[in-house]
Amino acid sequence: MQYDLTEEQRMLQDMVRRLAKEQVEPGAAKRDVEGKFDWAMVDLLRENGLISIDFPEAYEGTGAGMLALAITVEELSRVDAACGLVPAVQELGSLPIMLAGNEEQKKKYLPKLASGEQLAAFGLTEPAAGSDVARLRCKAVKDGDTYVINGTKTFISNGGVSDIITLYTITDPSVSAHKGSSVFVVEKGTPGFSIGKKEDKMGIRWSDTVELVFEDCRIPAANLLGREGDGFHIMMKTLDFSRLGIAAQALGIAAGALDYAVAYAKERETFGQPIIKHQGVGFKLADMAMRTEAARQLLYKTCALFEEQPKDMSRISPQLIRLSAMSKCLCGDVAMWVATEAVQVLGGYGFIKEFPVERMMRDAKITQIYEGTNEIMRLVIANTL
Ligand code: COS
Repeated sequence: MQYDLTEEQRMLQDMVRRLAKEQVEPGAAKRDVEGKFDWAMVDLLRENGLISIDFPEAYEGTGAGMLALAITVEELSRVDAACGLVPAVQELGSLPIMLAGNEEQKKKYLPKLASGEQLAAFGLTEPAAGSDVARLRCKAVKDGDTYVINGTKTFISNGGVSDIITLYTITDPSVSAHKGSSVFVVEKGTPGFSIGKKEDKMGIRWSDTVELVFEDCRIPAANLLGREGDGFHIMMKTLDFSRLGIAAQALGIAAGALDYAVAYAKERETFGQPIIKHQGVGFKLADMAMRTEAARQLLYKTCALFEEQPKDMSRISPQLIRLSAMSKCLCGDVAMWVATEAVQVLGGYGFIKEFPVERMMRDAKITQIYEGTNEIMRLVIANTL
């Protein structure tokens, strides 16, 4: 039985770790301060084949799988969580096409997304529908061989920089969203589709987070993914997969904060010895290392199990839904706790911007909130017990 990374996955890990250290870490603090989307980072990921790790080979992806994606996102997030978000969101925005697209749609969109020539975003959350996504209001009304979309989406990662949006809408208001919603591909530049407010965030500051506005936006009926009414199922299954990417981002933040705190504790001396030798600090670091490693094992195992899942509209088992929610929730909580403890280990230096752990602490917070809050994750876990 294989219970470790393969040779290829180890090589990928080494490669991304080196790349992240040499080319991502140096500008991370500046990007955080500026809060401006950095296309140079996207180019770096494109050039190194890191933007679409889990895309099927049949559509010009590398087909390296979920675990390879998690390793990539983890290693990038270790030094810059907003950079790790780029491949995670590319997967998220593209998953509805992989799961529910017909052959023609897959051929049209996936190769360009796989190469990174185009970026994708996922249009689900609305001002009044985040955790309770079935309350959505964005509507698509059929008109001949087109649909007309009206509504607003909010907090959309990469929404302002993406070429396509996979958009969740109501198509039959007479029934609940579980049966009356549908997903469409909306292309940038379609008349009636505009980018609204850009958010100024606490963490992952240079990632693009915007509002999307649809006003009588007319798209071809051929852009419907799956059938009318499949929307809720497509979105839920997308999230079962994509939560692993966010878990990996969280894990990377925890690992990065741990690395920094350990190195600091070996250098910094008080009362005649490095602070790691004082049990008050050593035990803290031991707990940080323990929880980070435990979160990693759960996530890697879950990714390996998801690799065996076909990317189609078939039902996913409650056990896998639970493992995905557990990974996202545990990794997010561990990231927040470890990053906060890392600030404590550095003391006053942890609290100033010259050192990266305060950024890591701010970045960690979102991993307990987006892609399903950790309260919703606990609900999902409880519902499958
Ligand atoms: N994966 C696959 N199917 C799922 C699912 C999941 N994770 N969760 C629910 N479903 C299915 C159910 O099996 C049910 O199917 P049937 O109608 O065939 O029985 C259907 O979806 C409706 O389920 P439920 O009644 O539980 O729906 P609710 O409206 O009560 O939704 C939760 C419950 C909390 C699970 C859902 O609203 C949710 O995941 N919310 C968080 C959304 C989120 O992550 N938002 C942030 C987006 S940021 S990108």
